[in-house]
Amino acid sequence: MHSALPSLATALLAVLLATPVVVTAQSRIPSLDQNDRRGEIGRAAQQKASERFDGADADKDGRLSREEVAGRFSYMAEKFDQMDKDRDGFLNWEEFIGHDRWKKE
Ligand SMILES: [Ca+2]
Ligand SMILES: [Ca+2]
Repeated sequence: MHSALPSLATALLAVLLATPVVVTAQSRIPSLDQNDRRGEIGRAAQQKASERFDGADADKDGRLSREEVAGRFSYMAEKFDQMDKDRDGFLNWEEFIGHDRWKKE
């Protein structure tokens, strides 16, 4: 019986990873140094986002140009201006994930 239900963490992780990276409710973002399940989920999501960011950063300058975003995340290209908070024409890590609670590794 113990294996009949998927674990809550697995279910939550699936939801988190399926959600676009733009998260508006800051309070729902788990802190990465939490030792509980939320922390685990947060760390997994941070790592996933980090891989996506690095994968899209074709010239490895640590920020995503409009072209880099368009080439990798077409759904994000139309939101580029909204996401580019400081309007410098690039998405840095914080702009990419939509908050500043997770440091880039
Ligand atoms: Ca770049
Ligand atoms: Ca920017």
